[in-house]
Amino acid sequence: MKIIVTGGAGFIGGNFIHHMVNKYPQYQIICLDALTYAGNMETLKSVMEKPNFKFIKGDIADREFVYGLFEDEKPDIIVNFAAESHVDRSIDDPEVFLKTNYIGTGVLLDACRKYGIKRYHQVSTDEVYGDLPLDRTDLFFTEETPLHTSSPYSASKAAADLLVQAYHRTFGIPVTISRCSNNYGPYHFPEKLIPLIIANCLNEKPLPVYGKGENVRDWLYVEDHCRAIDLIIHDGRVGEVYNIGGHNERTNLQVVKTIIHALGKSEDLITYVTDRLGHDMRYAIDPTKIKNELGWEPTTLFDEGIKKTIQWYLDNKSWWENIISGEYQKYYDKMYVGR
Ligand code: NAD
Ligand code: TDX
Repeated sequence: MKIIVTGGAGFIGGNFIHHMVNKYPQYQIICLDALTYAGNMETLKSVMEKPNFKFIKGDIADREFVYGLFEDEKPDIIVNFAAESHVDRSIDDPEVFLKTNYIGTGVLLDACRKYGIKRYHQVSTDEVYGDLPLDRTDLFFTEETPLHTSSPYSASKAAADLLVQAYHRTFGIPVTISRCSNNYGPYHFPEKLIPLIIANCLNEKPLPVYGKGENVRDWLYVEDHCRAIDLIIHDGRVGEVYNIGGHNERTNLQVVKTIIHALGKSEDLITYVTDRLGHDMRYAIDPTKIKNELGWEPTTLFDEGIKKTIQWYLDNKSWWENIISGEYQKYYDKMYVGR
């Protein structure tokens, strides 16, 4: 079995590659990644020498390159993680989100159509469903919830999902889609809430909380997400969407305070800043379908997962210090200074 994992130098794709390379020594795993600001070869260091792994640098939106890759490698499965993934950047400058998330997905699907594929898996997000009100804790996203996006990021992901479904219906491409809630864990890029708060706490810097910090996210430890995708590509039904999440809802303020207390810092570091435009209030997944069909359940609850994650950031300071000391500082200043 030969699997091309796109976006594997990023957070979730990198964790997925570790999972697959170690679990399936008989498979060939190829990482295709453009190494944007979010891609990091350090994330793949421990698998680079493995005989069943290969890294190839390239852009999923580059048609000629992608067709050449399919011709050379003749993959059995594509798992598409490659994306621009940060909501705040999509508000600042949407264009690259359309190019990578929508056009890039279209190019991959065209390559599957031209060269054939056993399975195309699209890694999507719960953000395609929009948000839920804070006062309706009885409501959850199911696979039947209508798409109703809020940000240029989520709109580009929803557009890609629709394209994947269209290529299944029109051209018979064997596709699956997964829509996961917020991930956290090792190798999470420091622009996102949890690693940003850990890094700022350790550096005794202000902890920026958007609005009142009452927005709710349904946090999933990244390894649980990787296991779910592994199950879907092997046993999921073609043409289906699977929601992935595990009833680990927390307000942003709860998350921030948990990290502060775990690191023995002061809540005085919390700084309320101007809210994100169009900020989604609550995400919450109903994972009944994947549980019933594939037997998947999350194994790491938030209280345990956040401890493991904090420990990882303490043990791997050079990984994130290298990131925040470079180009990232300009982004940080633009996004947060005087906000
Ligand atoms: P990330 O930003 O950490 O990594 C994205 C990776 O894609 C990087 O390695 C980057 O170099 C690569 N990439 C970007 N543009 C590319 C292109 N044109 N061609 C090839 N590679 C390119 O993202 P992440 O948080 O790991 O998210 C991975 C996927 O999972 C995304 O599709 C995202 O929408 C989805 N998702 C993320 C979360 C989350 O909580 N992070 C939750 C649900 C779904
Ligand atoms: O500095 C911050 N302060 C803050 O209050 C940052 C970076 C975020 N927030 C808030 C905004 C959100 O309510 O924290 C929450 C989480 O924010 P992000 O980490 O940016 O994640 P989110 O916008 O929820 O999107 C994530 O989950 C779904 C991923 O980045 C997406 O790629 C995924 O699809």
